[in-house]
Amino acid sequence: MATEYKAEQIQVLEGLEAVRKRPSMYIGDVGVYGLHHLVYEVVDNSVDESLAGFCKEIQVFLNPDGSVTVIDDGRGIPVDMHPIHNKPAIEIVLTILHAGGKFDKDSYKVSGGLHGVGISVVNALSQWLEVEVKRNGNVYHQRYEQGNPVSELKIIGTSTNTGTTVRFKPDKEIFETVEFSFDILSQRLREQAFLNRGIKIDITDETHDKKHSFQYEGGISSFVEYLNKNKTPVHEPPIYFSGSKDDTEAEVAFQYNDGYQETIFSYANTINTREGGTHLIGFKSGLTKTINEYAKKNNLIKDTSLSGEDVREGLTAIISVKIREPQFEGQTKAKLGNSEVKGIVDSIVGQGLERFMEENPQIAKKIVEKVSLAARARDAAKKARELTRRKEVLDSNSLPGKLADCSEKDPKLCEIYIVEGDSAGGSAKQGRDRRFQAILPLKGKILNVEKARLDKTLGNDEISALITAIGAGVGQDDFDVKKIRYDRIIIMTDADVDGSHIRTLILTFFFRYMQSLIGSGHVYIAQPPLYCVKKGKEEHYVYSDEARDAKLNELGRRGGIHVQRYKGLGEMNPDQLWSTTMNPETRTVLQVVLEDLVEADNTFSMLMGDKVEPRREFIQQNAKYVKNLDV
Ligand code: 0RA
Repeated sequence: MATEYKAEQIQVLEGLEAVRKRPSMYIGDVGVYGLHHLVYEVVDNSVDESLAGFCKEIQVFLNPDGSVTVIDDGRGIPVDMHPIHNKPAIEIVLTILHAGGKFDKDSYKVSGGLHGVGISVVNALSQWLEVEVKRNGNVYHQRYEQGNPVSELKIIGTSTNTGTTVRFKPDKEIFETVEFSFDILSQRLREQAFLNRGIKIDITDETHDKKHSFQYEGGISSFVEYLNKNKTPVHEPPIYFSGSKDDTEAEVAFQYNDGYQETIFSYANTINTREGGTHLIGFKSGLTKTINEYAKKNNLIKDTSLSGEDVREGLTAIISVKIREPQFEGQTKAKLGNSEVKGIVDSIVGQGLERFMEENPQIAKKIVEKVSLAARARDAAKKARELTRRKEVLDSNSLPGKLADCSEKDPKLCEIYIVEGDSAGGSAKQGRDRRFQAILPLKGKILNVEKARLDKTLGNDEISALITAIGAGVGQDDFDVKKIRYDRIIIMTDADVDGSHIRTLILTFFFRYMQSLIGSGHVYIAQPPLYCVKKGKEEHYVYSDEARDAKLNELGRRGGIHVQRYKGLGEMNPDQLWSTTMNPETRTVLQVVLEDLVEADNTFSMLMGDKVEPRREFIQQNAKYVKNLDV
């Protein structure tokens, strides 16, 4: 017996040692993403306790010492001795991979992060972790360091309540950064609160005295309202259906707005399935079929039928399924594969919507009018596209005339500068390394796609030049990032109000019509210098006011120093533009990343949409952070 116990203990140690050796295998990476994942992992356990019906409230604290505390009022992690391991159950939960669920087979984990690895992984990757459990009238406590218990499980008090408190400090030997972001955590916790109706989640930043409290009795309907808050809805409230079959629960909420974008987020067990999957397919097919049937039956459309894209114009939707054994597929494991889910969601939407439209003919009429208008516009867009295609055929070369392409043909080695204005475009064409750098000058402000229908968007010369130059199609379903002609797409605009507006317009277009271009990290912002500080023959380019002042101090503020401010790219000659902004050896470019799709969507519709009030609020709140945001 004694040797057996020993062997088992060794096995346990090996388990967590493996986590410390290859942390990325368990939490994705050891950067910002993985760090925050630790918190999600602990919170997910509390959310599971809540879904099982035992926990009402979860509190998260960012402590001044860099540790995080997660408190719940669930049943408390079991503390009784485990018959085989001869240790308190809680110690097993904290030191054996995937041990958490083994104690209650009846309830199943439905929250659980993408990696769903269990709280022991958090323990393994923490400099220290302390757990406190209120259960059986007692308060229990134990401390761990780098995954190993450094104290026995002890009773430290009494309590009539139940619950679990986990406090941990991420190990800086493991993580590149150990600083938590209140905003990143808030966004995920808000999402959890939307997806688990009624659950209360608070987050407090003890250092900066900030607090958010999330609780939504409306669940995913509240989520849709949140997403549409900067838009004008066509009907109120959002339409909601739910249902279940076998072990699968599905719910959908959606609302049309008077814009043209489609905003659908799908979730499986509260994980954002960015790549979609069977639940999304089921939703789309149920929606298209039912609206077409209703419109035909009521003679609202003639012989044409409404396409999927038509019925999703200006639609904001959340689809959330909770299932026992989710299969995640796709490049980033963010696509739901369970085939049975498609039919379930399809029929929930089909039956629910058919009945809803019969019972709410006014709303049904508004929706059908909206989507028929979309259908007509799409027809016009198709004609516009055919027209451009014919024009392209007439052109011997199908690339836009203004594009100065590079000679290299391997996209991996190529980059394209999208440049504001013809004069800067001219300098860039002269200054570039033509072997691998292409230049596309854009004339003035490109179309605001947030306020335009597809036909108008595609008919816009600047936008169609962008689409053909990039060469990978356009639109949520048709854009294929694998076909892009350049690995790096670099937006180069003036460092002034107009320049930043044009940059936002281009980014809005990419976000709405080529999202994976941003999502897979191909979009960059060029950083032209703001000043040239000259002293005699010396020239120093600086990229901020602070750097200018530092340089002036360094050179001594005596005579002979001249500061030139660059207002526009056109003020630099081709050589200067090359050496300061375009030469890969010396330039700085900022990569555009998509961290949070929900927030990005809200921000773009707020900045570029037609509601003035939210934009004014945003600008007032952010005025101190931005120098040249266009109102
Ligand atoms: C295992 C079994 C039970 C609850 C938990 C784990 C549990 C884990 C965590 C982690 C954070 N908060 C938690 N709350 C509960 C079931 C216990 C029972 O049957 O009483």
